[in-house]
Parts: sequence; structure tokens; C-alpha cells
Amino acid sequence: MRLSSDQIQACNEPLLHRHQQAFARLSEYLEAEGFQPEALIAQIRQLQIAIPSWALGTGGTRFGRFPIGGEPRNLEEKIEDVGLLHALNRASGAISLHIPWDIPWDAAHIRSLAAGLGLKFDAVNSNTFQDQPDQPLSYKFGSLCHTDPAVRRQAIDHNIEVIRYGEALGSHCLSVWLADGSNFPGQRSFVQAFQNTLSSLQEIYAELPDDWIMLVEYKPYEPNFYSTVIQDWGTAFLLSQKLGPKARVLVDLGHHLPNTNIEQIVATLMMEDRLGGFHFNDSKYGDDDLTVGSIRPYQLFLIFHELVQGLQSRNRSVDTLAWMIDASHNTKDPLEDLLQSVEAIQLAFAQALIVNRKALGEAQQQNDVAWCQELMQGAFRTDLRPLIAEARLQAGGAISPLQTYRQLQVRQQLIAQRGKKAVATGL
Ligand code: AOS
Ligand code: ZN
Ligand code: ZN
Ligand code: ZN
Repeated sequence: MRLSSDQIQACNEPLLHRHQQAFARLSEYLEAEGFQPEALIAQIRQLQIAIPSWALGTGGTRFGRFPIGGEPRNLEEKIEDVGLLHALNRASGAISLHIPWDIPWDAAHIRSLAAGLGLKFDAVNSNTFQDQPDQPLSYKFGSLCHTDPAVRRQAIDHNIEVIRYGEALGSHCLSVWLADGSNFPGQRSFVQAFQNTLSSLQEIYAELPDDWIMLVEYKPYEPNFYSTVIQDWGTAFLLSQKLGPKARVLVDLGHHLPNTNIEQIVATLMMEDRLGGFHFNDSKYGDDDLTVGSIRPYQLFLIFHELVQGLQSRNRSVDTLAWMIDASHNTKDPLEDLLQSVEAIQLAFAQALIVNRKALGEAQQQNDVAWCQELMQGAFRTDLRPLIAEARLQAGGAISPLQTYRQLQVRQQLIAQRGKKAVATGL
């Protein structure tokens, strides 16, 4: 199914007057603060967030799964779902695929389907954390780090195959997340596991086209609970430095031990030009993969503050990073969840754009602690929702994506077309 701009405009109609009033009030405030609303909108419209193909179905835990119905049954339907999101928010103009869950058998067809919906292909993900039915060797004891060179070879070849699929789709980026690690002390040599991983990654890196990036994702634990080979940003940074300029670090917000200062990691990676992109999500305990901004919105804002600062100081545009969501939802409609996540990212970005950086720099220089805090929280506490809504409206999207999604009965129609029992592939 597709949403036409007429349908979206019709839903906007009754909301328009109130929106215009709210936007006018906010514009007046922003102008008084020295910001041009139209310039902010232009920046907000540049930010496109890639939707993970694996988050379009209801996620489960090992205790259970409660499918919502009407989930995409194949790659075409996943692209169709992202097209629905993008039609509503005009900010989800990309999809990130996971191989072999999403093999594009007919790449030309998949490419034109996506292009017709205004979608690009962001990072392609390899999968060496599961065994596939037809796979000769097992990843039970690791993949790129494995003690057996034959298993490493299989995992390297898989990654190269993923690059080839990505090339066929016009992607420019490979994401590597490894579950490799150990469950018990003494099980593996840390040094050997690292060195095997590095040499495997070097072989994959050698196959990257010139205009490609390799994203190295880190995670402290799970599915291994004693050690993980790429456990933290330092390890991912070290690997990317050893690999070369096309290797970068991928920061998944859920992949940190409690209370880690993620914004400081982001600042350091940007300073060294090794930040490649994000997997946005939120969490209270671990890799909870909850809706972005649902638990710690201030942290999200602080991360964006560093991002905006890092991009501006390097004179780089937002599209030089891979902005992706990595989420999984058990109790909400995944499409509603993703609409909320994209909006949370846009809000944090916009809030970061209205930090008075000049005043902040001066206050920092004077060690005026209270004023520094005042400036940061002043930006964070400004309600910029009308600005985001206006950006969507100008791009042909919905003033209220979630409300429009419900009003147009999207889920009900998907269930009618695909069935109550249609379950998506993925985690
Ligand atoms: C796993 O925890 C990582 O976040 C991965 O990026 C991602 O969730 C996975 O590749 C999708 O299954
Ligand atoms: Zn991730
Ligand atoms: Zn994760
Ligand atoms: Zn996660």
C-alpha cells in the first residue's frame, strides 16, 4: 500500500490552523534569540534517518513474541513499509538491510522500487551471529575471530558477498557487528581473538570499493557474557585506525555499560574523524532497543550537541554520517514506534542547533558553570515540535504523523493485505 499526498493533506487540513499559530509563536521566539526558522528548517530537512529492515516487525525477547499482524513478509514489503513512514514524516528516506534476511535477488527491481518511494540504501549489514540452514561451518564459537581459519574464511566471504549486494543497490557502507566473544574466563585468548578479528577485517576492508565506509560496531556483552572481542569504542577505534581511513566507529546508544558518558565518546570520535554513524535507540538497563528519546531525552540532546559542534567545526554536512535507528519493539506497533523515534531524533538535532554556541564558548572560557548549564538546558527545554512539524509540512508530510497513521488506518489495511499472521524476518 502507498499513502498519497492527497490523503496526507486531507488529514493535515483540520490541524493546520493550530499548527500555524504555534509555529508563528515559536518563530517569533527563535528570531528574538537570533535564529532564522527557515534556516533551521533547511537543516532539519537535510537529516534523513535510515530505518532498519529488521525493526519493521514486532521484536521479541527470548521469553516471547506478540506479532501485531500485517508485518512485511519479504524485502519488497519492508521497502513498502519504510515508504509509508517516509510519506508521513519525509525524514525516513533510507533503509538499512541485513543479509541474508534481505537478499535482493533482483537488485534492479529492488532499487527502482525504493527509488520510486524516495528511499536510498544506507549501510548493509552482515550476519555472522547466527547459523543459516545451508551453512557448512558453525559460528557457535565465533566468526571473524574463530580459532579455525576455515570458519574465518566463511565469515570473511560472507562479508564480501554483502558488499557486492550493497554495490548492486547503490549502498556505500558495510556495518559489521560481531557477537564474537566468550562465555567463561579462560575460554579464549583475548589477544588471539583480537588479532584474528583484525586480520579478517583487513581482508574484508581490502574488498571495499573506494567510496565505501566500513562501520565497526562495539557492544560490551550479549550474546556472550564474559567477554566480547569488540567490547567498547576504544577497541572499535583501535581496529578502525589499524584498518585505514575507510573504517569508522558505529555508536549504538544501547551498547554501553550503565552511566557511560556517550556524548564524550562522540566528541572524541569526531575530533579524531573516526565517527561513522549511529544506531539510535534508548535504554534503561542494557541493549534494550527502546524508542529513541523515550527514557533519556537529555542524553540524546547532549549527543546531538556534540554532533552539531563536531560537524560545524569540520565544515561537514549531516549526510557525511550514517544516521540509523536500531530498535526492536515488543508492545507497540513497530511503525508507530519508528515514527516516534525519528521525531525524537529530529527534535534533539533541532535543539542542538539552537544552543547559543558563542555564548557557551565564552561561558566555558570564564568557567561560568551556572551559565553553561543555563544555555544548554535553555535549548533543551524549548519546545521545537512546531518547527519539526513545519519542516514536515513543507516537505509534503504530515503535521502529526502518528495521528495520520491512525486516521488512515494503515495497520488495519496492512493486516487486510498481508494477513493477521504475517511475521517479518529478523530478530
Ligand atoms: C546488536 O546488538 C547490534 O545492535 C546490531 O547492530 C543489530 O541489532 C543487529 O545487527 C540486528 O540484528
Ligand atoms: Zn546496533
Ligand atoms: Zn544492539
Ligand atoms: Zn540496541
